[in-house]
Amino acid sequence: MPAAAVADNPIVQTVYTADPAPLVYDGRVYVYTGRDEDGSTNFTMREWRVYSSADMVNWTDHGVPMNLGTFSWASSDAWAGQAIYRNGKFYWYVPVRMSNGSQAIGVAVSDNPTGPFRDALGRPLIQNSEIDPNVFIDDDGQAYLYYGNPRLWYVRLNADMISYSGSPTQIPLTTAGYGTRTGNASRPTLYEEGPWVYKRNGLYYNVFAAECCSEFIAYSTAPGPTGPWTYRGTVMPRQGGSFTNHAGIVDFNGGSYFFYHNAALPGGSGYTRSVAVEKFTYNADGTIPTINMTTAGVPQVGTLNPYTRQEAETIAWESGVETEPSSEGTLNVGYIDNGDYIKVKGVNFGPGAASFNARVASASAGGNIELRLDSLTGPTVGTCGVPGTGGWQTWTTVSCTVGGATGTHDLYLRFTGSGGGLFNLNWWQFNPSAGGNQLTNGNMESGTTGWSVFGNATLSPNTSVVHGGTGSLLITGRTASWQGIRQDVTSKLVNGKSYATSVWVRTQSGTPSAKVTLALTANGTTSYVQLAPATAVNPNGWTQLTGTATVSWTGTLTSATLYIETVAGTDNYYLDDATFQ
Ligand code: FUB
Repeated sequence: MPAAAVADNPIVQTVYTADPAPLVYDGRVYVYTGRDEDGSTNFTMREWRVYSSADMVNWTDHGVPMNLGTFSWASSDAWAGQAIYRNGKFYWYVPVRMSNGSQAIGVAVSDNPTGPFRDALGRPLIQNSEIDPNVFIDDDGQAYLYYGNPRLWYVRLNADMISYSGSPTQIPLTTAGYGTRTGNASRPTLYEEGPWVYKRNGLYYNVFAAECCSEFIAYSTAPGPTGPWTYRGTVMPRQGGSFTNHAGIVDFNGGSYFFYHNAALPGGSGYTRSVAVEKFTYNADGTIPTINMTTAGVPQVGTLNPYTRQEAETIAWESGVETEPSSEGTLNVGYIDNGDYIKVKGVNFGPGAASFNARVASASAGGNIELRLDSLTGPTVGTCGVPGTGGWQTWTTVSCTVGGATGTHDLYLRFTGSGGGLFNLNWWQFNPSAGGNQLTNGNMESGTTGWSVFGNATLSPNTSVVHGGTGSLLITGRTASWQGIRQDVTSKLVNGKSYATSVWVRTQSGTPSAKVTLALTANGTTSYVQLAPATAVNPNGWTQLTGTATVSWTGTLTSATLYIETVAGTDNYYLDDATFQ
């Protein structure tokens, strides 16, 4: 598929996925999907899957945290569901078919967004032969479960999210509320299935699959969660070769994103679908613009840091490989044949990479990982040999030197070797060249090592809110805006050299602008160099502060401190993945 190598949609290529339900949690977008089995000629669906991304283009595969076996009372049809976070737990509502042939809605629960999930009730939550549950929590804390095909229902969920009050209520399907369908007396409105209800600026939206078959995506709005609804028109026209479509909408890092499915992968059809995403902007009056399917996908949010460990299953595009559970935890990439590849988009090498490490295993003779920039035939900046290790889960780390990888590029991991079944890849990581990251513990994976506080405040390591890896830093108790997290870089600086800086920050409260500053003291005089200019910090996620500045002084340098401050205020903030190189 040479043309597809420049595409970012569909977002998953290893398997067919359907019915996306996005969830923004802790600086990442999680997408909960169904899975269409290869070669299906019906809705043959046995499991659900989860993918996540911090940048909207490189998606990490979290495998299969839930399948039909999770629900002892289910027999088939792992169809369209949605997961939501409440009070420290994740609840995933899904429709399944019971052994008596009737459809029902179950709810599973987990402590983590990626599972594993367990049946919360041991029985259906709703049993009235309807499908496509969608959950929404209003500002007053009341949760609603919407669902239905052919009818449209809601029920008020209790705060425990696994029981409800009152009876399921039908939403009247009037043509004023849900548009006019012609030629089907039993279904006079456009509403077909797949409701997605949310609230924006006080207005309630229901985005739904309309007028089967084939379906398009339409929407209605209402002044309250239970209506009355007014039909507003088309969101996504009939496109993409699948006779169903299924919408999910979230805001992330200041942008609005529309998830859907189509038949765009090779072998794609109405029963072998794939999840894709488009970015959009609401019209000034709150209406949703018409959104068309693209293969280009969405712009990347920030860049990917190659100097922290990256899971092999973090993929923007791939050809030929699959994912599977790894004996070392998470997943690994496997089934690698000669010529297969993985594209990772927008990799920021900064001033340069010196070497590459990869965690590999092979029950055969192994092969090579070619590291190419920008295209499959782009410059090769390194080639890592992979030996046989005696088993597909017998892991070893291989290294190779890298030259010519500077700045930001798409990275292609191209796999070569003799024939098929070459090796498995669990993770990879580049190491910066000597001119690379000058910061100690820049990825915050070693607690507060290398970092301290500028002024009065408390610095603590954190593992629950991270940008990458498993650690970040949190500063609390600041009493002035200039007080922040700092690192001494006196011995690292070269006079007259230009340094590129990148740090990721996230506020714990408030919405300040943050900046990265270098305090330089030479010959008794302190000057301040702005390394990354003031940037408004997204209140709901991570924000990257970047900049390039030339550092120079006269006389003897006695102190150089890099610190992250806010323009005003004393908000607590998190810091992660900092580079100064
Ligand atoms: O994936 C099976 C069914 O197809 C879903 O439940 C519907 O929304 C449609 O996408």
